[in-house]
Amino acid sequence: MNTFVIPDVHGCSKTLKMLFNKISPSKDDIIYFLGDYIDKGKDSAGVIDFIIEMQDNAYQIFALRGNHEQNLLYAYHNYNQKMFKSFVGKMNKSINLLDENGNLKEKYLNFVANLPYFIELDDFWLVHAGFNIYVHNVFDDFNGMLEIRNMEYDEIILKGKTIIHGHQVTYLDKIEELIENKSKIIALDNGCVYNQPHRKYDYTKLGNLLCLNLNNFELTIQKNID
Ligand SMILES: [Mn+2]
Repeated sequence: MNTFVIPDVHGCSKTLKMLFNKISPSKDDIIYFLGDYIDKGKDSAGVIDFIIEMQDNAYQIFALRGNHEQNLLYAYHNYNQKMFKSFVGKMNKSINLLDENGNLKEKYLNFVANLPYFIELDDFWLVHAGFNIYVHNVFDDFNGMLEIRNMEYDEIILKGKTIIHGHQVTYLDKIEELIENKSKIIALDNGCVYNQPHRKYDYTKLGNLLCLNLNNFELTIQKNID
């Protein structure tokens, strides 16, 4: 049995399917996703469709919540229809989450509304962004779990378990170093969508969707093909 973790897919449905071919999970394996299925890439709906389809086919897939799913829910509950359509379609390039009237399709609403914020395993914490160890009740601080950057580790609060997180775009050599050193905090988001020259990043070290096998710390790397 393998335990796989896959970070931010951001609408890269073809890349995700190719990554699945590479790891070729069995139905005894468990696959965790770290959130941010949608936005930025071309096919937000396709990513969620694929996850739901695999779950329906009895693959053991658990999907966590990312800040992009949280923001979609917030917009759904708080924006008027015109603002909502512009937020989802224009700003986030996720128009295929909406029906012809600009409403969020029920399938996607149900999916994002039911995502947990973190999962605790025997030796690991899985969470989208991380934990803020400086707040009073760390495991009630959902904003920290979705948004924190450059988090710090606390052996007691985090029970000595290793955190595996996404959210923060991290160069491949750095990710490999964190895994190699068995760091207590392992970033796994290699900015799959950033496969073109970028004002902020060295894109030659980004543009891959990764999968970490928690049983042997083997990393599978799939270049963006979307
Ligand atoms: Mn994120």
